[in-house]
Amino acid sequence: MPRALITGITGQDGSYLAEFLLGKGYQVTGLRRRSSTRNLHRIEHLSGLSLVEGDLTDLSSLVRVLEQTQPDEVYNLAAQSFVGSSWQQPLATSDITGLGVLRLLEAIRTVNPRIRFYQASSSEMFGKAQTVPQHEGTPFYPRSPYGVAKLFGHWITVNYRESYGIFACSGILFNHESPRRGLEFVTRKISDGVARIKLGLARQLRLGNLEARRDWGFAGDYVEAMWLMLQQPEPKDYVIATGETHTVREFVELAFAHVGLDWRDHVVVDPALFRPAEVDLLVGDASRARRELGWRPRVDFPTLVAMMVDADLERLRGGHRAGDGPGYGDVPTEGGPAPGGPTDGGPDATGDTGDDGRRMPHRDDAGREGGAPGRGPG
Ligand code: NAP
Ligand code: F7E
Repeated sequence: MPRALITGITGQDGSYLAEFLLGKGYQVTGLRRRSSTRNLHRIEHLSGLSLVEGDLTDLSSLVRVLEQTQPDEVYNLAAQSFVGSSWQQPLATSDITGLGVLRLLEAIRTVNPRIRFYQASSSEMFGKAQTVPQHEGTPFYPRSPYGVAKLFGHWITVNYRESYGIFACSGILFNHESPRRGLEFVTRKISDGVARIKLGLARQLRLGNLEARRDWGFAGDYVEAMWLMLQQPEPKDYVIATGETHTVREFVELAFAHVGLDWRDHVVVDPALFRPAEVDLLVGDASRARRELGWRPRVDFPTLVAMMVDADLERLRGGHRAGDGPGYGDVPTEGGPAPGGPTDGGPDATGDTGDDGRRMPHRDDAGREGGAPGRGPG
């Protein structure tokens, strides 16, 4: 039975990848960092998943976990992944999202250099994109501390492949979303906001730059590409994208229309939510992945929007689907089975700024904004 270690197991992609690998018969271990509150709602429906404690900022924990679990494949999905917060916490972002990759590679080199390694790189590395569409050969021009940190992670992955012969792949993934997306990211903020407005729980949705363009796919499709990269005869880097780009405005229009509402009656553009430096246009060319991995996305843009809005409507009405909310069985942990459902109040109740990280509104239990907004830096 092949063994896989996934860092970032409590995140969106960690949950879909764990599901995928368990379905392929892998023995899957997830690395999670210590938290004062339970944050297992995305993985509580998975049986057969083991959890170990460790942190990308702590090399000794990574060495210990590799020695204990002896994985054949390591998927490094852990990161401070919210671009907006990377201006608020540039050093922490660089430490986790950038240097964390090096720590994990050093641990692999020390414990077992035959481990196959996947690095979660990002289209944010293209930033102020130098060509349209972006492919593996497009020059990088990151526009945020997050993008810069990911670029370090990307090049150190390439460097360890070339220096030590480690089977290390960097997947340059464009935005991918799902009902399990954190509430601070724009797609989920919109789907949650639309559902609240439809159900009479809110009246307004405050957003930033509606003209930014992204290549949005479905996270469930993208984790398959991660696995495919590690099954190839040679390690390489691959762009994973749909090849379509849409504005935030288009996402908003479709999401409101899906529930029979006109977005212009509810959306307020708030300049405080604009970023200090924006990535205006991303669209990926995934032809290498199509050719060499046989990978292609299955869920199209309108289906993704509808799926997310429907899931939030269902969640807010009180029904939960596996992975999208609390109360889905037990997850075995290092110290034995975990007790019941999470106590942290549902998806992303913790750490949700509800916006771009530049304003910190207080939310009541229904997620309505309360406190006075204050401007962030820039
Ligand atoms: P996510 O939902 O934000 O999950 C991030 C995960 O990293 C969480 O499990 C988090 O744990 C964990 N983590 C953070 N700091 C850590 C640390 N110091 N040590 C150990 N674990 C830590 O992100 P995602 O959307 O699943 O994305 C997965 C990866 O792909 C990330 O590296 C992201 O940067 C990258 N990526 C994402 C996209 C996208 O569109 N989703 C596109 C390109 C690349 P807690 O739960 O404890 O916070
Ligand atoms: O922003 C605009 C915002 O935060 C998308 C991460 O997974 O994908 C993600 O990064 C766009 C930006 O994602 C709001 O200015 C407008 O142009 O959903 P986002 P992101 O920054 O693209 C990449 C590939 C990653 O690697 C990252 O880890 O939407 N926007 N109004 C807004 N964004 C937010 N968050 N909130 C707003 O109110």
